Amino acid sequence: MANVAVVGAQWGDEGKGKIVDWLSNRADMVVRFQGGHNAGHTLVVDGKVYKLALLPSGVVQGKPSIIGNGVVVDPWHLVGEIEKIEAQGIAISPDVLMVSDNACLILPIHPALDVAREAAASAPGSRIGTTGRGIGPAYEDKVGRRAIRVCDLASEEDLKVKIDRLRAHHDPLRAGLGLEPIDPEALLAQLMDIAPKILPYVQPTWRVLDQAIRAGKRVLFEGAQGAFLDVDHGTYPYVTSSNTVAGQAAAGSGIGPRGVGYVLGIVKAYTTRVGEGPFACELFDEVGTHLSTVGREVGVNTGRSRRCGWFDAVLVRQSVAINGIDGIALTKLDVLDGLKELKICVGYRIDGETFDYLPSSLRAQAAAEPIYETIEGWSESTQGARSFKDLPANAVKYVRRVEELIGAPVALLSTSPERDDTILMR
Ligand code: 2SA
Ligand code: MG
Repeated sequence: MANVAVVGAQWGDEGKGKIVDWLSNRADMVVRFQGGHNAGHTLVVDGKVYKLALLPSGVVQGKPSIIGNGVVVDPWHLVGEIEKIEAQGIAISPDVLMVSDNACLILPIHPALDVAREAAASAPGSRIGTTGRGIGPAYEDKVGRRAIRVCDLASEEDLKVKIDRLRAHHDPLRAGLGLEPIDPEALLAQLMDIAPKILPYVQPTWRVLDQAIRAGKRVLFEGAQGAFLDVDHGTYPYVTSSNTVAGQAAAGSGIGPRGVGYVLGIVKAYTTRVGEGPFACELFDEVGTHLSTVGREVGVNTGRSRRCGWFDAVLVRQSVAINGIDGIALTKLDVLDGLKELKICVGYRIDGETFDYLPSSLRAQAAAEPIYETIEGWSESTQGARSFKDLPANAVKYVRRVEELIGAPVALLSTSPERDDTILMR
């Protein structure tokens, strides 16, 4: 197996955690390259449930795991998550976990700003429905060249200078939202307090990766969120603030593009999204309720209900292109068990015109009406199937039609949250 990048091909929550866990068995190293603790990956190993947000999934199996430079790191959250996972009996040492020295930090001012902005968003369409974790404001500071980075935790002097720079930018913003100005002494004290708990894990991780790849180690790049939450390619502005596509696996971890290897897109057999924004195939009927309840469509970390709808092949075909997807892992097929007929979106009608892709303009995205193709459902259970032969004929037809429409093969089929209920297709 070459290196593999695992990315969400829809709006996140495709079931990446399980697939990453399945693959990390076969990898030597696992790397997160974007996002932060807005991700939520549930791993079920031997019936035991682990919920990760920031930690790469490799830690559960003791695989060397890297939080890459493209990630925004909330150090208090990180320490809390390490403690939580250790309490479940998993040891996390600096041999297992490495944090990039040039990753940017999420500070307490970031979630405060995130939440205050969402609360103040009163104009129609101005709320994004963020996770409230401070992801957007932290990336703003990164791109604005004023972020505090992981390496700065080693120097009180550097922290002081950087906090002053942050005040100049943030205090006016905070005042506008009714928040108190930053208390520089308190922030410095908080950072000095957390620093010794983070620094043991800190490394120039690009170098660790370079050496590992040169030594022929197999690296698994673990994406978070999904292609249509990508800040460039997604349903902007209803997106997250990082690039979530496979190309970011290289930039967000400090390797060249050829090092990424095989791109595996994780695709749910229907569509869900959390938060605001256009969603052409969203269902408000009993099928929507079926998908939401049978699929247990509730956010891992924030507990938010997900919006549900039919499979959108147009969206996934676009995802295959922008990610360079070599094959997909199709998840949650069993949630469709028992539905009489299934619909797949094969195009959009927008203002009387037909589209075979999702145009960039929000106006067009919001106006898009799905053009559906209907496929016969199946009444048998596919849950826990461990061989393609075990699937009902109509389920096989559905899978084959999905492949045809999206222009990528199904490489893995996941039939339950359990690690072993995974069918390797080729
Ligand atoms: P943010 O907080 O700035 O990244 O939010 C911006 C948009 O990105 C969406 N977003 C997500 N959508 C689905 N799942 C996410 N992660 C967790 C999970 C969420 C959870 O995987 O389960 O536990 O609820 C995630 N992270 C960001 C968000 O809904 C906004 O639309
Ligand atoms: Mg998730």
